[in-house]
Amino acid sequence: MQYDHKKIEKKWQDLWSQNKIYTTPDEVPGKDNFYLLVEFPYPSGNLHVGHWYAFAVPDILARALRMQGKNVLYPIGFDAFGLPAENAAIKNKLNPREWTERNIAYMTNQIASMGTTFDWSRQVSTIDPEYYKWTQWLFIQLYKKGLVYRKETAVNWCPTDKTVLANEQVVDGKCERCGSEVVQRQMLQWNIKITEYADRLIDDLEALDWPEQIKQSQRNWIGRSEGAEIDFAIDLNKKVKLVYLHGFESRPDRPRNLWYKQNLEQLGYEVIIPTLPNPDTPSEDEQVAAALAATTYDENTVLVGHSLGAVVAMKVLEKLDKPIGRLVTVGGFCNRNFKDRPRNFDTKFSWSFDAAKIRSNAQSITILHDPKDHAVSDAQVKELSELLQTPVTLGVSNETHFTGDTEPDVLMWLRPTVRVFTTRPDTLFGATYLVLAPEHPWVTRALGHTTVIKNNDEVQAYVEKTKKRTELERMSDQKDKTGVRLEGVEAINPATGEKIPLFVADYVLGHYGTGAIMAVPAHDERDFEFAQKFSLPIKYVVKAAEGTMSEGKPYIGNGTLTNSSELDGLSVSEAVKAATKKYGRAKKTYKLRDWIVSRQRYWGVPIPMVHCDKCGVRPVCDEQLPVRLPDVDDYLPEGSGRSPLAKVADFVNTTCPSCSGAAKRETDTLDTFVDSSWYFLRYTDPTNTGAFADKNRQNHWMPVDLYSGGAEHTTMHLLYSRFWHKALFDLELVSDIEPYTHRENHGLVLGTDGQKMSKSKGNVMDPDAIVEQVGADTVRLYLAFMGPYTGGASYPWNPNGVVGVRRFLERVWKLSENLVESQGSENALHRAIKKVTEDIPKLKFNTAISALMILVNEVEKDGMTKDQFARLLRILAPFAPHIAEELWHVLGSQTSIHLEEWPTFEERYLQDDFITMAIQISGKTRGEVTVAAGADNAAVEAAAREMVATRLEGQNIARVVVVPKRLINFVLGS
Ligand code: ANZ
Ligand code: ZN
Repeated sequence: MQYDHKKIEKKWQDLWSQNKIYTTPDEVPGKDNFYLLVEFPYPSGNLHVGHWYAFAVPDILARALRMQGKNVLYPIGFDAFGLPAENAAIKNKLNPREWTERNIAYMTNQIASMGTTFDWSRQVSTIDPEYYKWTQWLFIQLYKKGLVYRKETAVNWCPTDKTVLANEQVVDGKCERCGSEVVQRQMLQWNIKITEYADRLIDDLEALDWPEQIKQSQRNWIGRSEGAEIDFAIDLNKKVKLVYLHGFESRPDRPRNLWYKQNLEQLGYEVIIPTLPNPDTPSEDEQVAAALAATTYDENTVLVGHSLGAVVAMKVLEKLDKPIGRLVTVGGFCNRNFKDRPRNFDTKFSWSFDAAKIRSNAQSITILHDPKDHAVSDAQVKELSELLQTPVTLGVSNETHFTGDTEPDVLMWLRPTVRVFTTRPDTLFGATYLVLAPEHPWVTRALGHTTVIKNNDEVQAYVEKTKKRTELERMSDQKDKTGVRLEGVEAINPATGEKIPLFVADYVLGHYGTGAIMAVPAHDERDFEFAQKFSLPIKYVVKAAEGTMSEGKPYIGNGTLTNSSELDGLSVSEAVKAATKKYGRAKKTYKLRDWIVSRQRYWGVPIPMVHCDKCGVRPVCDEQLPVRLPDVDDYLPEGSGRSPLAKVADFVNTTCPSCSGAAKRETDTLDTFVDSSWYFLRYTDPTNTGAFADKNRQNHWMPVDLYSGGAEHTTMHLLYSRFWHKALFDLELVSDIEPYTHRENHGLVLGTDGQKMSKSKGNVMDPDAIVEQVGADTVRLYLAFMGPYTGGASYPWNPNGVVGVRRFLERVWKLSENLVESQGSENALHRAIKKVTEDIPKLKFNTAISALMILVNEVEKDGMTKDQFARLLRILAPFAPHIAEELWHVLGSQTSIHLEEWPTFEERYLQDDFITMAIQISGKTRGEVTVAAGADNAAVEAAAREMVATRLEGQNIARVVVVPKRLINFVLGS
């Protein structure tokens, strides 16, 4: 009989599936569960070699573990929403659902041809309404937990196609489809607060059994930076009188009040902190009179009231006959419903206010509230906000109610302030200018008041020019730094007290840190270049251990502080601490941004939200889920850049879940990374109609024991799904803080030319054609044999390699036809069993296969007994399941080899074999010696000398020649 893969492969695939041998129950008595996960595919329409690599190779592990007594879940599904279906729909007028479903059906057949052990009864598909119902439900749970919000975000907009483009659709700043210049446009987008989990996403990596390289990529992506925020006062060269009214049980000479005074006087402010009478038993008339008597009030006055002082300040404003510049309330209130306890001034103040008068007597108002305030409640400040018709500004306090010895967030609102983020607070004395990002709110505001910046037009033009540049361009423009000085304003270095210039420059990014930096050209390369170009002072404040400072270039390294007053002599790390404490506040910053999940697209999960004029945004209630994606005729986006769903009146018009009034549905759909953030949970309970997955059923399998996938998902899907899982953990919907215990990235299969396979290069291998030619077993074996599976290395497809592997299987076939009766050596077989057993769990499939090849080589000459061959077939079965099953049945079995137990190896057969070598003396054979096969020349010589000791006695041995495994020759001299 000939090895004919066409005859056997389909036959066995059908039988396995009829007999449901891979249907996986949640529990099997006496067996441990193992969850092996591979990334579910996008149904593009045709399987490529990459799919084979991703699914058929891990299948080796699934099969081996089953034979080794594990209950293995190896599921598959389809990640079926997304752009290609929609683009096909627009181009060829196809219905995306039909297109996708057809592809799924076709690819399901193709996957079946791999001979994998997927449990198809657990298949999930993200476009199934029974699946996306739960995607919507989970999204709503995150929303209810405060993890979802809407925000104006810049998007790529193609003015010709009138559509939002994904980053991948923008090529060299142009629309991929029509070539028009892409512009940035602000749109309201749904965001998920992944940044709230940034620390946990980094810290929890520690305990995971993941390759260090993958962990490091995630850390870098999240980009946690530890540093400090430092506030710089901005001098607008205006005369300001600041009157500060202290609160209940306080005094003008409290340290924080003196700190405010000192900092404000540095700016040239006149600061008045009147003593308010009887601060421990205050009453309205007395205190208001004292405040009024303390000074005169005019349009240059900033009136600040802390706590009860805010009440006094409002009463002062009621009595003035002309307006002041600004009112700032700090921890203020306008009723006596304190959170903690009543105060003795409750009845000494009238709690009614002439709000109109107060408002008209203050040109601007700031209400600063501490969300952690122990006394003033959110309700109290809300009432104040309504009274003054001014939104509340939240501040971070050092002590509750802003009572710390320093309160930078208060100071920030008493004077124009720019806050910078720095990782090098130690270099503060060397900060010789400030740089604001062009999108910094302070710049935007200053440009609005045309009198603040003298060169308004120039700055405005620069800001506009920046809008056309991407962040990447801005970051990578190393050499040619651009920027504009803000004329007429200066910043004050809080350490030196010196006035320093301010610039806007696009090398500072608006979204990172605070969007502003203190520039230290002596110790930062970007600042150095900028300073040289604009002739700004370069002041060295760190000197290297060797003492000399390298003038003419920035010094980035460690060293000792100099030119820095009280920091002089400290090391960099000591100075970082000291400067942070004295001039700023420790702060962590992240590169990670929140996850924008809304897409202005049709083919995705409808975002389950309703907009009601009365109630605002409301989530759809559970009973109305899923919000089904309607069929539409027209897949082109709506003109203003909204999803095609916006054109479907039936879909859009609905009722409000809260008030039942007329309302409109959200028309954006979800990013498909949301769909794939929880699919592995659905596999554990795929048909549940009452929950996304029952927790008990999840617990049989979660966390995933091994997740195998592509390196391109390291910082996208892998990060999103880890975040999603943590959020579900906090909602008590899953039991683990991490979804995947172990992760491995596999590499790519390249074209024969060593390039990434792509249609345009014409180097794509069609797996169907190859399978037709050489069979699935050969393809599986070839892919596993190319090289190490993990670590992300890539391998070119080598047709000769395929032929070699096919020949190996043919030799296995031949072995079955030459079985022998008498048992020969067991050693080779046991060595192979050991190697294959040990290599598979390490995913070292290539070396396991080479052990199988060595075995076949070794036994070919003498043949194997039936029993020995049966064991060879069992260790071959995970790699080449069809041929192994066929030959297993040829041996006479009625049941599947894949339900067999894994063979064992015995230590005693692993000893090396012995070999017998001839002993010659001067070329004449004089005897023989038996030594271990691995014995070295010295051992062979010693053994041989013993055997012919009498003949060698008294002889002069000139040299000894060893021909390994054959003979040893003692050459005698004269
Ligand atoms: C002063 C300083 C002195 C700095 C010095 C560095 C060296 P990472 O590690 O990436 O977090 N920076 C802060 N915000 C920025 C923004 N929005 N755009 C561009 N640059 C920004 O880097 C943090 C450092 O990058 C900060 O520390 C700041 O420059 C700059 F000798 O502040 B440094
Ligand atoms: Zn409503």
